[in-house]
Amino acid sequence: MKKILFSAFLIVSTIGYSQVGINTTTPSSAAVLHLVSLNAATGVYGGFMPPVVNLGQRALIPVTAVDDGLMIYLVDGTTRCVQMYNATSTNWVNMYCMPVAASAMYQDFELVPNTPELTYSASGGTFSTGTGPFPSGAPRFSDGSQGYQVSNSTVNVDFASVDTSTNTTVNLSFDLAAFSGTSGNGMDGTDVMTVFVSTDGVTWSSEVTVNGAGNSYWGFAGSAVASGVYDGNNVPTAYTAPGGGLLSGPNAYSKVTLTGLPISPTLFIRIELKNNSSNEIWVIDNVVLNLL
Ligand SMILES: [Ca+2]
Ligand SMILES: [Ca+2]
Ligand SMILES: [Ca+2]
Ligand SMILES: [Ca+2]
Repeated sequence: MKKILFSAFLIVSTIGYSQVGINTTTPSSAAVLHLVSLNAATGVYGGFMPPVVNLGQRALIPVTAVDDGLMIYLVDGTTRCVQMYNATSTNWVNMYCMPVAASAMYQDFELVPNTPELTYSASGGTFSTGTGPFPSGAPRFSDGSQGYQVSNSTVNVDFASVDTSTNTTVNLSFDLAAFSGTSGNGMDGTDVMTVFVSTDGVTWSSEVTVNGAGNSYWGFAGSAVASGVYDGNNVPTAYTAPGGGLLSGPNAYSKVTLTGLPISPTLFIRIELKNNSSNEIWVIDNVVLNLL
């Protein structure tokens, strides 16, 4: 009763022109409905709450051609969207949807993998364990006790397709190291790690590359990040390790990231590891696909 009286008190009418002000007795002359956040009587601030409906309730709104622009807030399952009615196409369109709860998929190459697992198949390569030889003492994994290594060959690590159609943001990250069998070997310009992306498993786009230079080698402790933003144009964001020998700190690309991956029912990711000497050993570990 109090609210009804209060609202009625604040309806301001002039001849031939009627406006409604909430928490104001002087609504803008440009507004037919003017909401002010602060209730001066209580000192409490408030917001504007659009009508909240689920899908079933939305279907019961008797929209017609004159309701173009009608607004609701749809809450159904994990969907939370401000929507507006489009009378031309006779459907509700999203103005903004809240991100769905973050989730992630993992591939850590452990005997008991972290879950949910981003499963993979590889055309070669093996699990990596232990340390070195070069960098001396450096673990050949970045988490757990195993990574995945490729030496003297070109190997595709192909991850199973992921349905990202309900996500708004999809990002990939993993750890990278380049081991050497001798102090004088390591990755050269033709030894390259490439992240490929596809939405059909047929046409692939090269997105990020890291290659060595002059027999460079490094472990997982480097601080340099080879980062790319997906654009699908098959021209990678390319990183070349500084000149040869042992690399560390900001000279060592021990992390690879690719952000803005496609929203698709079938997202395919491939990490290609290429080198051409038994003393050159690419190692990857801790692959994480973030689904936001
Ligand atoms: Ca691992
Ligand atoms: Ca080499
Ligand atoms: Ca590109
Ligand atoms: Ca080589």
